[in-house]
Amino acid sequence: MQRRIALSLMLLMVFLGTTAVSTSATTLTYANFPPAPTFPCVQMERWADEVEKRTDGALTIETFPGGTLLGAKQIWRGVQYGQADIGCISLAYQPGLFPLMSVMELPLGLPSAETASTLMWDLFTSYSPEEFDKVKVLTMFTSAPSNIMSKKPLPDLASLQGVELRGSGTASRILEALGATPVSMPMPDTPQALQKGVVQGLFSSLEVLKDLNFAAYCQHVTRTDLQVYPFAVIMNKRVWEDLPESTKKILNELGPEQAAWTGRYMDNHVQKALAWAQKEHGLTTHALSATALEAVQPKLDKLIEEWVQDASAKGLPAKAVLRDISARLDKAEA
Ligand code: 3IO
Repeated sequence: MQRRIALSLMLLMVFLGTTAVSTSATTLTYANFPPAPTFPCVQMERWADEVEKRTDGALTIETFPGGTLLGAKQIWRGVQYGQADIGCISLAYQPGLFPLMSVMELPLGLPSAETASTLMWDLFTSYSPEEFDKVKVLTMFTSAPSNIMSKKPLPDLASLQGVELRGSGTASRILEALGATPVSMPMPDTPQALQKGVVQGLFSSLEVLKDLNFAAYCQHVTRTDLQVYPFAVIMNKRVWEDLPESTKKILNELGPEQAAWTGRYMDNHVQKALAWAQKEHGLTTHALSATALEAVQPKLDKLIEEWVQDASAKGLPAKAVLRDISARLDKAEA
């Protein structure tokens, strides 16, 4: 009897094995956390379209924007457990998990999303940080530089004192350095926090004025352009290993391309969103004075020093990474 069961099980496995090989189309799920009109989801749809085109439909992607499959802080582990095959994460939402790539959150003055995104991808491929060993990284990109969006004008350091502003990760530490009171939360929680008055504004890239309609609440922008938010798109490692070599090749080629595409989209979209917010909501833009920025600089330098200490203590080549970034920025300016 037991042998018969064993035999049928074997036959069933052979049968399942052949069907898996003979059906050429695979569908994978892709979890994303913010609403569909935002840039992480726009890049997701573009990536899904490119994958379907380039694999001639052998691989199709079912996308889940707005946290409909997994929430902002569930995606990192959810993809590893196989609750989603692919997921998009904002590194700032889980401080401490990414000791090397969190360098991208520092106040380095990265000038644009395109420069920052291609830089991030290059750093990732040249250092292959262990923190991503349990997943397959499909692409990386960043937001455009963060600025303060607020209900009231916050044109100088005095006006920023103690104002509750939403940030996340190192961005929250930067808000602290500016004298504000950071309230950390993922982007999808921010609309409600603004509406309820839990925060008086936020610190992120300016396209959300339009994409999340924040211009309806925040008619003031204070430019800082100090830092960006880094993102990673990850795939379950077993799912990756089961893909045919030809598909793997296509996805690998798409990695750096997608980073640059997303950066360019982001930079252009910020300009459109700003023009829209000025026209529709009378957005006013302020800038911190050179004196104010100079006064804050020692605190910003300290954030960078702390990152170096922390990363070095973990055996990571922190100084080399910062040197690579400086070299890239010098080249971008030249
Ligand atoms: C971001 C996150 C979700 C949707 C749009 C966005 N624009 C910039 C970000 C960066 C980020 O992760 C954040 O939380 O500010």
